[in-house]
Amino acid sequence: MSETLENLSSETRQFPPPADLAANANVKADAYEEAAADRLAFWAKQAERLAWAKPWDQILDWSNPPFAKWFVGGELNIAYNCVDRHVEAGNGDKVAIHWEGEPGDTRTVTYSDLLKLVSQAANTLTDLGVTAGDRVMIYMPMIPEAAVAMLACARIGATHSVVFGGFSVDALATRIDDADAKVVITADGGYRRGKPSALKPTVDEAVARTGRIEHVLVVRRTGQEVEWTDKDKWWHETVEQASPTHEAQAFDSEHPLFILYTSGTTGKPKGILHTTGGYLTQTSYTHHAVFDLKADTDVYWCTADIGWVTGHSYIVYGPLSNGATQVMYEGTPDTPDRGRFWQIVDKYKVSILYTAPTLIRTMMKWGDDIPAKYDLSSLRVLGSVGEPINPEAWIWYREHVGRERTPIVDTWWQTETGAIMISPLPGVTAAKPGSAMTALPGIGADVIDDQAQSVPNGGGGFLVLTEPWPSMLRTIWGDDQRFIDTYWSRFDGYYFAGDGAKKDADGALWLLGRVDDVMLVSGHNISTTEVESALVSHPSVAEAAVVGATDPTTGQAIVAFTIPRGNVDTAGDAGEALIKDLRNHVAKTLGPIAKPRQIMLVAELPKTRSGKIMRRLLRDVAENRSLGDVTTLQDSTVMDLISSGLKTAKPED
Ligand code: 6R9
Repeated sequence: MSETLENLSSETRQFPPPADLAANANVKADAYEEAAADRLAFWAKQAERLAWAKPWDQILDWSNPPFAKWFVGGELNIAYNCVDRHVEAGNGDKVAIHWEGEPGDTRTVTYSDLLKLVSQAANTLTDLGVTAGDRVMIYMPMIPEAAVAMLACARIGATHSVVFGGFSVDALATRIDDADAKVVITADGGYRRGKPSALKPTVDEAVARTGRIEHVLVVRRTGQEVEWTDKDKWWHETVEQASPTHEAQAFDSEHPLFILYTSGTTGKPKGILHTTGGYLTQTSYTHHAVFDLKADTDVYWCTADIGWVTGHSYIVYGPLSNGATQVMYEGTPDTPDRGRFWQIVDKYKVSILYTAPTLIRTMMKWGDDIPAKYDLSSLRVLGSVGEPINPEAWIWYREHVGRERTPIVDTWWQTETGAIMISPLPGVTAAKPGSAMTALPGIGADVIDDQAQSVPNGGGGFLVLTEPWPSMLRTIWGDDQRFIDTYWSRFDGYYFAGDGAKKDADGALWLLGRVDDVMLVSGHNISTTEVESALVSHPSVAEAAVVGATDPTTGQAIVAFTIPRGNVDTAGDAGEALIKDLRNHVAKTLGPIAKPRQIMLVAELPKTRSGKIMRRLLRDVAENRSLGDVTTLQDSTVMDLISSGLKTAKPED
């Protein structure tokens, strides 16, 4: 991308917080002033939310950038902060996790139960020879033991690396090797789409391939048959028989907590390293501030998988450090039917829901009548993460899920940032649909041009973080140089996130997608997000992905892949008419420069396993190339469907 990004869309709708929420909010507008006056003192105050075994000597050591140290000299135990201290405060009987299995079986895990399980698992890992600093892989379904395994590692100072339970042998083996792990914690399988889905065979193959693993700890979840090797131990025969008491020892604030691999767009996965004190400070504070969690009354539910950073920061560490009661769900949103999410909200009276745009758009596609069947009146704050949320999807979420009452927090952050960086505060911000609004108190963010100059309001460019933050990644595991090159070399002194963004007329921030995806059409840099949002603002569209395809006259031309809403007729002439209408709709909304050359109506889009659209593959299709690397694709049949459809569709004038 050269120069800056076009700013094509404008949004005038704005939703101030409900009065009672604003009056009782955990964090009010003064937090911005307080943080601006003394950023480090502000973060030191937030660190005091935690129990430290030894106080820190220095808030931030930034003498060797980009290698940060936060709360230098301080010591704490993460598991103690997430579990023991709530039991010690008299909340042992409080529910930590309402677990809902996909087949409908349930478990209730109190903070006392959690303490017992985490202590037992810590004792078992110690018996297996795991000591502080060792790496442990976790490859599990969404069951309480996944959180227990993470907390048990943290408790003994072992560094966990969770690998999403849908990843292949190759992905798991590569990560085991890169992390040099010695133990894997897994399960026989988990339930997905109504049937048991095996995990153990993948682990067996990966373990055989790497030769590094000494022990495999296996939770029995589905009861399906498993092969057994002499490295394997059943969880119920070890952990559940172990002593339920374990003294948590404090670790240095910069002790490695976890490595989480991100595949990125190219090359070998990057092992993003997070450490202890700063990470827990920011996940705990942001969970308190952004979701306005009232630990005594709220029921919180984050629908992410534990294999993603959202599961780490906003299922395990943030909520549990705050003593929250939360729902954890094992399965898919359409099992046994498409109302499953709303049935869970209704059943547990969920008050804070945190989910992803891909799910919201899927729900839009399935139809308004589905959420309408359930009592969703318990909801009071809704959150979104993972991709830009299109303004119409935001409005749909507010109307059909929030029933026009709830604030929506669109939270921008990354595996690398560890915790939320840019988001409205639900009791303060008058949010605009589709905007992540402003950096949180204590966070420095800006949008700059290619000369590293801050763009004025109304301008677009590169999103950067201008100050070190407590939960920042510390390095790429084993590769400091790659850490410097990837994040800190493009703009001197700034962390470059890889995303494009713009500031609107009021200075609010709008995320515009990855800069790698930006389209250059007749000399204009056009973001995929703006064109996609224009398409989704048409009443017949649920979801859209656009890419720039090589074009003889304009350099690149816009090609759009569009999923119609459930009730829309697209057969024959109706489909042709809709395509024409959509092209004109985009031209009218954003200007003629953004009019797609070609629009295809499709049933599905290629997505990563965490639900992000893979535009790279669509670009291959649009340019008639054979497909690049498809290993991170969630459903490989989707690409066949799209490619065969393209052959029959003709480019428009
Ligand atoms: C937490 C998470 C990070 C990338 C990020 C950006 C996109 C995440 C977003 C968003 C627009 C939001 N992203 N949240 N884009 N608005 N609210 O998703 O981490 O999997 O590492 O992805 O996701 O492109 O750079 P991760």
